[in-house]
Amino acid sequence: MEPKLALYYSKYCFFCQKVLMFLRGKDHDIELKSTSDRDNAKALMHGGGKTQVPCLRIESAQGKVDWMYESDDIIRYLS
Ligand SMILES: N[C@@H](CCC(=O)N[C@@H](CS)C(=O)NCC(=O)O)C(=O)O
Repeated sequence: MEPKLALYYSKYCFFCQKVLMFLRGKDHDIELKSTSDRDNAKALMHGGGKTQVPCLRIESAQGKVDWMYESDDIIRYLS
């Protein structure tokens, strides 16, 4: 089963735009979570340990959660 994906981003962040541009037109099932929403920012901090964006939350079918922070790593993972 495919992992469940969520991308934490800020619309003001160049690195986030890079990832969002990469995703444009692709058929990925990724929930987008803007950190302008305080609940999303808190979830990112509590789950991943820092507020840096972009961050891809990867939840395996077994419920294991990984937080991937680097834009280049995220793009590589999604390629
Ligand atoms: N090397 C990182 C840089 C990411 C980065 O610098 N993000 C900035 C926004 S553009 C950020 O989240 N700064 C706030 C923080 O680190 O809490 C990447 O390529 O994703």
